[in-house]
Amino acid sequence: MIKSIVRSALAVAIFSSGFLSGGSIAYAQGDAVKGEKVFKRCRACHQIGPGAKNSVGPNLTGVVGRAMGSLEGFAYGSGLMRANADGAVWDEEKIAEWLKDPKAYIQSFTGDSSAKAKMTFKVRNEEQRRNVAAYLATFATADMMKDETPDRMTHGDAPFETKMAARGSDYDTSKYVRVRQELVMPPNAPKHEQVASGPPKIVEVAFEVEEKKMVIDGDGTEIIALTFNGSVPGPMIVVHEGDYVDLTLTNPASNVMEHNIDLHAATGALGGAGLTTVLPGEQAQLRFKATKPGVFIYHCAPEGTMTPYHVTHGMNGVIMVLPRDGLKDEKGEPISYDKLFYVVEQDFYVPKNDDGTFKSYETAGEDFGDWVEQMHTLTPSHVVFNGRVGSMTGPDALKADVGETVLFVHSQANRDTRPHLIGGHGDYVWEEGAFGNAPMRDLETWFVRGGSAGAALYTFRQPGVYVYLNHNLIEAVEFGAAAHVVVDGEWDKKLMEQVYHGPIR
Ligand code: HEC
Ligand SMILES: [Cu+2]
Repeated sequence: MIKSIVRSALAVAIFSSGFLSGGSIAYAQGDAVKGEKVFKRCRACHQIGPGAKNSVGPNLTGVVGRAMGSLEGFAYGSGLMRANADGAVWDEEKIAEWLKDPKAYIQSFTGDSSAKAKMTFKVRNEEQRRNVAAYLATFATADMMKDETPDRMTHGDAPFETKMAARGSDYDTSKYVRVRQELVMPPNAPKHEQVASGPPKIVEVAFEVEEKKMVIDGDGTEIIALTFNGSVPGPMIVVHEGDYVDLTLTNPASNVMEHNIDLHAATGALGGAGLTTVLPGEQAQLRFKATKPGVFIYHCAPEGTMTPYHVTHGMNGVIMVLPRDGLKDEKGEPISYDKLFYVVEQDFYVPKNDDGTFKSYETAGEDFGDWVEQMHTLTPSHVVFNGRVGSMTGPDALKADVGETVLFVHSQANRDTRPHLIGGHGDYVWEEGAFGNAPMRDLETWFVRGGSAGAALYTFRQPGVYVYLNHNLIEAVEFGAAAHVVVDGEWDKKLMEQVYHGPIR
């Protein structure tokens, strides 16, 4: 950090004369040191410096003095393509104008009112625009030539060097049997044994990122969701303690954003995020040992602001690591379930138009500026189960029979939640999700901390419709964090009976 500030300060001294920067003399020069701070917001989409690549936006190394829209391998919008054909070149002043409103700028610059800009992010403050332009000028084109892997900053700004981690190591895994897990859509869990029948295995899992439109409520509100395998939440993974997970993450070239995966069940490298960051057209394979039994969340964790942005666009889910000998009660006696319901609670921050209706967008990332603004209010527009209001009600209600034991696995990658089963209980609850700990008994409502998953086991004793919800009733009833369980069977009068109903006697 200190190194980079010093570097910037030096660069200001060298470049503020206009030398190499191409800035016009009349134009008020920005302060590159201050601009470095502004650039934190650009990092969500742009890389800069040695080893930088195109990501959501083009590589900005050497952008000052570079022809507009000129980077090979980046699919520019029509405006920058036109400017490129006209031979236009970026200088600090042009960049500062572009940042005010890319679309308006490129339309007036090219004189083409139908010109499109793929960058929708705006910087309102003029001084910040000038400062960040000055910061960009400190990165010369020569930096692009150096073949170094840059330090990646992901969520929590933890620095991570890919070099530290072994790649293509010679650890011999040939003694392990390999199985491929067939992933299924929530609220289902993949086929699995509760008690492992053999020695630890390597469980292969294939995740493909899909950026796609999804309707999230009954009013037809649509977002460009970011998904693992086209689903919000991503599919549940189930393994046993001691197994290896061999996960392939594919980011098809048709996507526009970079993605990765941080699994809270994994050890090291930011839960795997540091080794799985893939640009569109790339693929990464991660093998890790599941050493801790429990239910854990996984989520995408790209650079900076992109982490909450991707997580609140749907990129999260659960991996369950069962003890090899299955679940146990508080006395260590084995317990099991007949069914598993996989429930992931999701907060969305859909921006609104001035008239109060929800905005809609055409491409992934287009909502970035607006969405982040809404995120900063810490007030979600939607709090839903499994990706949309009503995902598990009506025709999609969950089903069980009297006498059946169900394991509810419930996660929230971002906010706290408090699951409750109206008319039932948590017979055995692993609130923090750690199966190595004794479960709590007979809870009315349990607490699942943001950034974790919990599990509750319940045997249905009475038929009827149960509501399984987040017992913040505003979030459940007004926002949508609720599911129904329709239970079939014989009513047990010993447990409950209506003794009288009618006029006051
Ligand atoms: C949400 C993603 C996003 C953010 C945030 C963002 N940009 Fe961009 N930027 C893009 C995209 C996409 C393009 C390509 C635009 C096009 O093709 O029309 C782009 C293009 C550019 C270009 C033109 C580069 C060229 O090769 O012609 C500059 C300069 C630029 N951005 C600067 C910035 C700066 C500085 C910031 C931060 C203040 C920033 N951008 C923030 C996505 C973003
Ligand atoms: Cu992502």
